[in-house]
Amino acid sequence: RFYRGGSQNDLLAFMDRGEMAALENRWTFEAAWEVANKVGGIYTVIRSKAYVSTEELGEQYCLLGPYKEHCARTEVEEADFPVHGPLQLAVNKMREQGFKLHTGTWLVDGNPQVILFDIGSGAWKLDEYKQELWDKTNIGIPHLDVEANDAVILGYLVAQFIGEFRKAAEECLDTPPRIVTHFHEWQAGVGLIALRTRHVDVATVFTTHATLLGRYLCAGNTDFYNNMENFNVDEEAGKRQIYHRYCMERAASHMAHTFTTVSEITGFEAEHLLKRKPDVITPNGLNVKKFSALHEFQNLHAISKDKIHEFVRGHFYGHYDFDLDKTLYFFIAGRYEFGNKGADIFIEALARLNHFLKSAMPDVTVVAFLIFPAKTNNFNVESLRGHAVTKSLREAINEIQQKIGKRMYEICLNGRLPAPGELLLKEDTVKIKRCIYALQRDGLPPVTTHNVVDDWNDPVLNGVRRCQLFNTCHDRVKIVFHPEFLSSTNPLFGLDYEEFVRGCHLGVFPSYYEPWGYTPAECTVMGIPSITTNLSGFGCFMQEHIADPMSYGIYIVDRRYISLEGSVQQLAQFMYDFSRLNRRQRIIQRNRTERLSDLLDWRNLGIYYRHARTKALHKVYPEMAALEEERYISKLNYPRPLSEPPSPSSSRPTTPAASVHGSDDEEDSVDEEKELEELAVNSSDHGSR
Ligand code: G6P
Ligand code: 1S3
Repeated sequence: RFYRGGSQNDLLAFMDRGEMAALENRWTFEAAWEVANKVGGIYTVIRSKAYVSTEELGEQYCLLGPYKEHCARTEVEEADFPVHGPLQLAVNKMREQGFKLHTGTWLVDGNPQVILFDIGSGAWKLDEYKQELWDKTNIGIPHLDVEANDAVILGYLVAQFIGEFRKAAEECLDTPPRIVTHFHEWQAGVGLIALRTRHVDVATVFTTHATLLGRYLCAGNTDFYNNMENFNVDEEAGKRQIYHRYCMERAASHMAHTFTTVSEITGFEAEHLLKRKPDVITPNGLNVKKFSALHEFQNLHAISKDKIHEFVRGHFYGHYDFDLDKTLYFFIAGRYEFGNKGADIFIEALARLNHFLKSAMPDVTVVAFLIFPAKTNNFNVESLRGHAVTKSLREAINEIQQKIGKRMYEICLNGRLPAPGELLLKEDTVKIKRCIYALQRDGLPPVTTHNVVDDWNDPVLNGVRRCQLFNTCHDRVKIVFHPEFLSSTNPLFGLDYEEFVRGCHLGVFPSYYEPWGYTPAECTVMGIPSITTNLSGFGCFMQEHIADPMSYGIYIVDRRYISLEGSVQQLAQFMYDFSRLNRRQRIIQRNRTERLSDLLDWRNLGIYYRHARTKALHKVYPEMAALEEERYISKLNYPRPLSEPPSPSSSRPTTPAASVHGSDDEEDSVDEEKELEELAVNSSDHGSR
């Protein structure tokens, strides 16, 4: 179950920066392949959680991971730990044995201590480690699987370090040490296996963020969720040549004192594929930063949207015949797993949305961005040209504007008003005409911004071809496939991912396989509505905590209990309903969405990690205090917003109440009083629920 409760003040009692832990000689280590090593979602988990981890545990907390120079060099400040402390003593012991360890602090909020192990420096022990793994567990690692071999080295280095640390902590402190070591995902899991098979006296926690088999099976053409009980797991893993990895994952999950998954749905998956039900669900949070001005996120939306407008003017030059004031920006982004992330049904549903808009709302345009990193040969000429020609028009106009100002000033100084012909000269109009002619183009605005390698086999491009979403002037849905993650140095957008999200209207993440799903969570804390599914951990979590998620801007597509066609229809309907909101309604909805941030804040969700650790500690050291945080844990609910009319069952949109007197343009007259009233009611509710 998901929990939370008590009052904030009670929870704050845990946040003593490790004072209590230091008194008890209690230490927490967290090991993952993605510590100071940006690969995917686990990096976000560890990094965003660092702040609450250090608030709670201070210097009794340390992260362990591989040394990956490209990331660590910019993210880690190297330094030694206190000379006579157990951390430094254990590091010295490891170094004496010839291993290279980088120590210091990670330059992220919370600034946690970190130890990074140089995998190369442990390579000479690989055969020995593999032999030990085989002798103790009968798991054999093939020579050619470099990733698995690296996982073995990291695992044994971590286990060896923890062993040394235990001895050092015993020697230099009076009370016996209590250590809990938390491992994430199979790649770090070998460390847990080694600690257990070597009988090191520490408590262990294992968290899986996705199961190996789940990811593989979903990516194939399998009715995954309806067959979960029926898979012959060994055979399926063998067929995919991941049997040894699967064994490592399964061994780690079974040997852990506490086993956790990031969501109920992944818990269900683990129960069937790994054959262990999780003891605790540890949902993923974010390090939520609140602005001092309540509506700052709304202002940021407007600023970032202007930058996206600028991109759109350039990209659609020559076909820029739609009104940006009536244009909505939708996007999907993530790891390029076409089916797992739901890009397939997104494209299909966009085709239907195109049809709905053409027939019912031809003045509204939706620009759908698809952001997935794929192999490319750089930006394509058409995209770059569009931005060049719009830029030169803008520069020419700016220059002429300056000149007109000067001329007007001179004439007015003579005591008369200028005639129009005296201001805009022939040479100016010629210049502008030249720029306008340069805006002509032969073809249609491109669907993709880059030259995609092997574009005939690219799944997004094939989906777009099949649905014929070619950006013609008749299309009300335009497509922009950006096959690269965004960064502020990007010559087309000049926006980083966060700014881009803020500028969009709706995130669309109709995933089929999504243990948690950070993308919609990130949208939520920025106050951007999103579409998710009841197969994603995030979607199920929201469904459980919010009475009517849709009115808070969380649209949950059913991908579990209805047919594929049904899901596509529902998704298209959600997007269409969203397109029908007026500006005023969108603003209200964004306010509501942003209000959910507390639900996703590590300051509230960190308690589950604490719970998992305490559970493990209690198993190993039964004399330790009972699981005291359980009493702080109860269910958190977000009721239906007050201004929400009862949702009509026939029409989908449980949208914010429309204004009875307002028009689209009366954005400033948003009924804030009512909204703020709701805010007050909600926040006073939370403490007691
Ligand atoms: C924010 C800004 C408003 C702006 C609005 C546009 O709320 O504070 O000034 O008009 O965004 O909303 P829209 O949904 O049309 O992008
Ligand atoms: C996994 O990363 P992914 O995008 O491959 O872990 C993430 C963090 O727990 C999770 O959000 C995501 O759903 C998983 O799939």
